[in-house]
Amino acid sequence: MEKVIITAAICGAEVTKEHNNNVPYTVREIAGEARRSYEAGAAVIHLHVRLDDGTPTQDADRFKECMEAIREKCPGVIIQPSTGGATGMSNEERLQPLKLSPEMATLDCGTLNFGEDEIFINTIETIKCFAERMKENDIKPEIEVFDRSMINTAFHLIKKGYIDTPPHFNLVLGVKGGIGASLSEFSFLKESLPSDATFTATGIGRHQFNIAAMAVVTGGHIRVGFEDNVYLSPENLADSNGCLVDKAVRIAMELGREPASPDEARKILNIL
Ligand code: KMH
Ligand code: ZN
Repeated sequence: MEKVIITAAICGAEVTKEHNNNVPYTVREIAGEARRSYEAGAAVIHLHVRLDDGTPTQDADRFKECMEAIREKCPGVIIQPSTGGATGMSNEERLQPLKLSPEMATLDCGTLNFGEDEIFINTIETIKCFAERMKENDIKPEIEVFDRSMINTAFHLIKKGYIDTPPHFNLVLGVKGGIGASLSEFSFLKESLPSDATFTATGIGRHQFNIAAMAVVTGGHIRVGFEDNVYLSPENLADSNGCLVDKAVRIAMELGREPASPDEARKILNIL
């Protein structure tokens, strides 16, 4: 089977040191977590950044500093900034990391309740605007879908030429407000994708490794990391994102798939 691309979502915008003291905030901590994930086999770093006190920010200078530090420690790794940022941020705020011409960036494909009390807003106009910016700057979008309807939106945008083919999706399962993380829900999303699509799958919280296994056996790719889950096993917090990547690699290898290098990932994702 094709090699598996492992993405490490090392930081996120919602998770804090109160959840797990190893969640990185500073540039040094973020670069250190990226390095540990890269050494373990991650080809892609999905990147949010923080101020030193943990406040999420989309500031381009902060992204630049973090991206430079990551590049130094992880030669060749694919850095995929978030354009989702944190709920409540404006579109212009969220778009800032695109100024740095990353190879990839996330393109969130719909609005949903996000946790108990927040709404993650992505109107069709917003998605078109973000997709256009990515297309103009030759940035490969990772289409984030948190529910089935978002795949319909992606089909629409592909048809209208806002998103180039072949598209790459991230199926995110288990967000409170989005689709659940059962096998049937995973299959429903996977079977709904365009036939030429590549996909990564992300399980939130305790679903992280079940979803990883489902992705591995169905030809998909894996995302793990503190953004989505801070536990290595039900009772044990992970010492670093690298431990989560180690576990993802063990699962993939047992199921017959080796982790892709960054260049192999570029080939699979058509970004070479
Ligand atoms: N922080 C969430 C509201 C993305 O990175 O594009 C959105 C998110 C998705 O994390
Ligand atoms: Zn994210």
